[in-house]
Amino acid sequence: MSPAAPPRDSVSLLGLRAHGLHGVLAEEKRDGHEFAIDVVMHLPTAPAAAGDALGRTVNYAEVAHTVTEVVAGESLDLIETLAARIADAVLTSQALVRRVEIAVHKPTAPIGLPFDDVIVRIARDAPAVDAVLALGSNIGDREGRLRRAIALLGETDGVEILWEGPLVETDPVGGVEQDDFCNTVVGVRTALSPWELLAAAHAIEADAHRERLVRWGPRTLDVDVITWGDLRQDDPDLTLPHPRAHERAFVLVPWAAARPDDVLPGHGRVADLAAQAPDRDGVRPWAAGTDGGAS
Ligand code: PH2
Ligand code: MG
Ligand code: MG
Repeated sequence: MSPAAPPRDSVSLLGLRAHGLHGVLAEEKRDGHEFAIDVVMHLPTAPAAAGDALGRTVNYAEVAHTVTEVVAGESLDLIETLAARIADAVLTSQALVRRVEIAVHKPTAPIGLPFDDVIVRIARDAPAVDAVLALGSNIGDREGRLRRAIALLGETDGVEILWEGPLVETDPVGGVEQDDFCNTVVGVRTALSPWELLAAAHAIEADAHRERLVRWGPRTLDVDVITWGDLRQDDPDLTLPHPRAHERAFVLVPWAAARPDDVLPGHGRVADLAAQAPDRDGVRPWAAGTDGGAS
């Protein structure tokens, strides 16, 4: 079963007019009609507002062009089919839109009686997406913290755990003198947008009283979004795939142990990357009970 989606903000484009050859009658396929399309797109808009950043939301001008191309394209008999094609085109081209409502208006439908409008309305959800998150801890009961984090992730609305990598103990990477880490990786199927998944990761870090004191310094818990489907985006707060995952054995080794043939978008097969990662000699199997339950 795919995970349920949370309530969301929306961006609407209403009354977009475009000419198309849709209808059952031969005259309709010859002369066409002007259709009006309403598009309501559901997605979180807080990340875009916080950064005043177009790349974090849907560009409604792009959507208007996508919709117009579908209306002007292949002639269809039914406005039901047209609505479905438009919904599919919007969801396929706009990864951040998680649900779309489409209304197709055909006010010039060949009815031969006075009427205001004919409308078909549909709603479609984007398919759930497979994502990978990496977890790390190097303070206190490291194993307990990772296990609790994975449990909280699995309880998050819109997130279902698909697989878990093994725990590994790893030397700290990045030059800060600190204790060894416990790391692992989990695969999820999610109805959440990448920004919602990041917010869920931050909430789980907050549960572990994570403090951001030193960059790459000691932490009770770090939860990083490594991939979200094959989305590639360059944003200072959420680069996807994670900008350093391809060279970090503390991510790649537990990932490859669970799913060697997964591909890190833009970089290649996870098992191949793990075998070449510069820090691979600092990764060893986790010995259960190492932290003795201390927190
Ligand atoms: N995380 C870092 C920096 N360095 N080293 C190890 N071994 N494991 C980590 O999770 C880790 C790190 C920044 O997130
Ligand atoms: Mg990290
Ligand atoms: Mg992090």
